[in-house]
Amino acid sequence: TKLLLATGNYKKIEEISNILGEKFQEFLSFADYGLVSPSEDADTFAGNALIKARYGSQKTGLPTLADDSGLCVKFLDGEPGIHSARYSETGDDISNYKKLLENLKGVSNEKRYAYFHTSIALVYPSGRTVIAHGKLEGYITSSPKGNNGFGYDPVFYLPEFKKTLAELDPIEKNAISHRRKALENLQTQLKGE
Ligand code: ITT
Repeated sequence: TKLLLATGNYKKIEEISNILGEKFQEFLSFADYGLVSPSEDADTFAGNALIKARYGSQKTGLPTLADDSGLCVKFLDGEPGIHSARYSETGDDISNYKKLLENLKGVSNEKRYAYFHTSIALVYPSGRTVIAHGKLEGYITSSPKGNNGFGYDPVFYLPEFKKTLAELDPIEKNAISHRRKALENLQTQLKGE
């Protein structure tokens, strides 16, 4: 069976095909169909994933998987949340995490709890929909550390590793990531079908 992925991110496609390779054999991207993601204007991660997955499925007649992720910081009432990609004015990774560190200036370590969240939507041409979620908990550091990964990884500290996500190697990160957990949650829901 073919599965359309609502992302152009090569790393994501690789991770997804590794986990869902039993259920689906051929993985296609929006770019393969000349599709551009619609604007994500829902107010939840799952809502945004659904917008993208429904769009792909309607355009191609293929089952379509979309994910939406972000970083939720407790002290900031869950911000940047669904706005993670465009938190700062320019929206580049470094400005985004700098703004976050600025907004947490003077906040003590134990109050810097945060988690990454991913929601995945899988929409079949019939309209059947499966939603899955994953979460990775940690703390926001007071300065960036590490060069791997992307986004907020340099400021996201994992107490059990005593490292930031950007200090983990990509294989280690992918084994514990919010995206991985959401994919496994999806895989569990699809099992036995
Ligand atoms: P696509 O929509 O093309 O898939 P994206 O980068 O916009 O890519 P996400 O929805 O996965 O996709 O992520 C939104 C933002 O959340 C992203 O720009 C990062 O700032 C942050 N983010 C998500 N996952 C992250 C991770 O594993 N590490 C660090 N930051 C992450």
